[in-house]
Amino acid sequence: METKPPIPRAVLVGIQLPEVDDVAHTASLEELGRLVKTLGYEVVGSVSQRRDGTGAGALLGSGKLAELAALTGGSGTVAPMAQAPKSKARARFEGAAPAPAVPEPEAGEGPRPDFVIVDHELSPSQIRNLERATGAEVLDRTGVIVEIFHRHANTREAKLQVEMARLKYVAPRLRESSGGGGRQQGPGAGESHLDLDRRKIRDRLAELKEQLEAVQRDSDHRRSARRDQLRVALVGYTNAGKSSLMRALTGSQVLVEDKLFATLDTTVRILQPETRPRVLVSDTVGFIKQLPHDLVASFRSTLTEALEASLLLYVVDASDPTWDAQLKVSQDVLREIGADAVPSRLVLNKMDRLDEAARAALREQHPDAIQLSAHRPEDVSDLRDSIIAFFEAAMVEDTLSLPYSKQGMIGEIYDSARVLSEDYDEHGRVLRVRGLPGAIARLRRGLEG
Ligand SMILES: Nc1nc2c(ncn2[C@@H]2O[C@H](COP(=O)(O)OP(=O)(O)OP(=O)(O)O)[C@@H](O)[C@H]2O)c(=O)[nH]1
Ligand SMILES: [Mg+2]
Repeated sequence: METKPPIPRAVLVGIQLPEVDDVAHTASLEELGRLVKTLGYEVVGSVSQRRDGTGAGALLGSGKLAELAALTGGSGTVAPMAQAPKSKARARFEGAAPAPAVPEPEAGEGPRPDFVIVDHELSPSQIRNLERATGAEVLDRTGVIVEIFHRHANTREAKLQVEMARLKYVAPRLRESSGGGGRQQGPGAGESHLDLDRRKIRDRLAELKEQLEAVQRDSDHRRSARRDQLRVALVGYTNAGKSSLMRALTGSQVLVEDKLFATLDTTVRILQPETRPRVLVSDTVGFIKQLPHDLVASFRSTLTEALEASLLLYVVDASDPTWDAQLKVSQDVLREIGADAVPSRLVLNKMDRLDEAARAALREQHPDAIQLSAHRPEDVSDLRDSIIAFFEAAMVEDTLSLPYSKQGMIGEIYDSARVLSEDYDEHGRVLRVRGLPGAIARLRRGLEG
């Protein structure tokens, strides 16, 4: 028991820009806190500052920096090798003892916080300066997300993708912080990565890229086998309830957890009870505000899944006061890859947490949205009906002639279309089928080729 490493302690830092209102700012800090807890750290305090911008200059004003340093036990000053010219404020600040604006945390109750976690993307030099002033390890939002992905990745594809994103995140910070003093145990600077120089990182990235391509050729192959099938993808913000719906719709035991980024891999299962033709449901990785760009790019399988679906269900946690901002984040990422062309429906989940007045208000504002709770079987069954109705409307009827020489294709026909009737003529079977136009065209090509 006693050998168990202590739980790392973290202080959060929020930067409130002029365009961000108080509700959004608080929600963002709260979300950062949940991300940090997902990493297994304990949040012991937070400091917020209004700023006009977070450009190249100092991230925090001198007062806030002192407040933060008092929490972490740092000097509150940036060490002399920093290139930033001495501002008047800093000169004043350096002269003063770091007056604690906030009582020191749990004096005598445990070690000081090891981490300062900033709810904003920081430049390598901003990280370095903040580390000097606070004496703690500094991570930004991106660093936290990359680390969570690193710890949760399960499949080979996800692992390769995450290692690439992580190297890309770590590499510039390694360069900048070399000589900055021993950061040994931090997640941002992975143990073995510290020793890698730029060249080694480049080589490793090339190697990873190659391995990833091989894995992806495999999954492309599987995906193209699913082409023209009836496919619906559950997409949306992390923790919205996508995997819960996946379970309920398909009876599969995908992981459901009240933590951010529970799902990092795409899962595809058959809608239950099975229909003819079958409907495939995909569960995908969740999005988040300021999702690091490398991670977006690297989660190709999720994005392709969305892009190739015939129907996107945008799942939101309607009980979250910021759900519409969360929806926008998901829509923006998917628009970037062109998935806004895919037909979609809005699914307002977790309605069980809202009272009737709130539900009525949402019905008025979003008359086309599907309101439900993933925990209510009746709701899930209605959602299933809506999915089926969507595909029914897109399907067409046609007649296929199956010559005796092509009898082997009968299984494929039954898999990708609904066979309404079967007759025989002198050439072979004549099938009346109903299916998606793309699927029927593919079958026809197969029969003629
Ligand atoms: N009250 C309530 N809780 C729900 C509902 N749907 C999901 N949850 C809970 O919300 C949490 C997150 O659910 P998940 O299904 O894991 O969410 P997700 O969208 O897959 O999340 P990520 O995989 O992290 O992107 C879990 O604790 C669920 O039990 C719902 O309709 N009502
Ligand atoms: Mg999930």
